[in-house]
Amino acid sequence: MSEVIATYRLKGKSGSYEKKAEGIALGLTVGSWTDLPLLEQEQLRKYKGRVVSVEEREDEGTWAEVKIGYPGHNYSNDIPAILTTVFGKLSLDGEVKLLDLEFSEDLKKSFPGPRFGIEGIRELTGVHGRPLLMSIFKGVIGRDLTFLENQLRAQALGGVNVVKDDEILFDNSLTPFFERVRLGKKVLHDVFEETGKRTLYAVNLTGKTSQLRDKARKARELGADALLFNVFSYGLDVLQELREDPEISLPLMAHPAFAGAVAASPVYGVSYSLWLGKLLRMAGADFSLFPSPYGSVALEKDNVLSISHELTKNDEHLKRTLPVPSAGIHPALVPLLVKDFGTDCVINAGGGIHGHPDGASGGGMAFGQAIDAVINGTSLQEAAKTHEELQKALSLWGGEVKV
Ligand code: 1AE
Repeated sequence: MSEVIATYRLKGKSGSYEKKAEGIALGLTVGSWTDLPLLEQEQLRKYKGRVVSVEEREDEGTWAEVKIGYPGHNYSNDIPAILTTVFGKLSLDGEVKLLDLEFSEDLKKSFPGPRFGIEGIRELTGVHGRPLLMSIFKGVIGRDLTFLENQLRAQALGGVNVVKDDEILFDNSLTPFFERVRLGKKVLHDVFEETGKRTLYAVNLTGKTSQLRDKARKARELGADALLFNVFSYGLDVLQELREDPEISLPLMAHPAFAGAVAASPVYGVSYSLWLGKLLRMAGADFSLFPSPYGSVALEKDNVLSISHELTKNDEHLKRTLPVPSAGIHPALVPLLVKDFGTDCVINAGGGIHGHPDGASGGGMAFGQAIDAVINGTSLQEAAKTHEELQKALSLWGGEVKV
């Protein structure tokens, strides 16, 4: 039977959870039940949610992990309908957190997943067997295209594989969206001619929802490499629309802006693993950015690892999404990041690239040297003896963090 099973964390009094769970299973499906005549109860039975399990826990106060199954014929098979069913009114009703959703195979099959996935992005960038390196434009608000051009060139010359817009750079008269795409194409082509190294540019797709499809299609026509998208300000289904459009067909990079408003509380909202992991992958993100456990905006390590697990675990239908642990990343953290996420991840930095004493190109080189060292099993201290850029980065941001 088609079904989505939702797992919740409920706060309450010991012994109260069975009744609470039954109330949710009814309340989010057929409504009140016991007052109905038997015949009607029989007719509605197949629409009623079912309590799958209730497990009471005693750690951190009394709470219960409750699983409820929702029949597939209650909703259309899209994320808005499913979220409204499993956590619509319930999300407003006291201390309850949605931890996970399990989809029956037939329902899961209708979600597209990433168009490119990890393997596809590796093909596009030519980077195999090691983490990709990404940098972020910084300090670009109020600056013009010449500023952008210089910053992009410096980043690409540092050897980064991908450059992304800052998520707070919207369409604006100084650096209009389509001009950024044109400029990015030209600059990165020039750098490729000069160095033989290819860098992709993820331009921030912004504006009213009704304009996004046309903007994305035109960006592709103009030669855009990838789109950055503030998915949680728009909604997961908007991301899915972009993913499913064959005339867009570009790698999609999901930025986590606004995700904390939904996922940060331990007792309310949705778990990080579901929000930034499972649902993003199902909706079609090729890259998922999230705070690492170490940098300036840090998440708990368990949360971060559960996001990464959802993005990369084997799945018959869905390609894998690249985990991008971010925020406050500098070269000394590379060994730790590779230990946590393996080589199928993206090392991503803004300040850690631009703040290098030799500028963005030196910053990119320092990261590249750190990644080389980790892949070759050399310590950063050892590698820094023969790599000046890495030496400068370690002096500035601190030595290698012990793994
Ligand atoms: C979690 C997202 C990180 C991000 O978008 C960003 O701009 C990071 O910048 P830095 O590396 O902290 O300077």
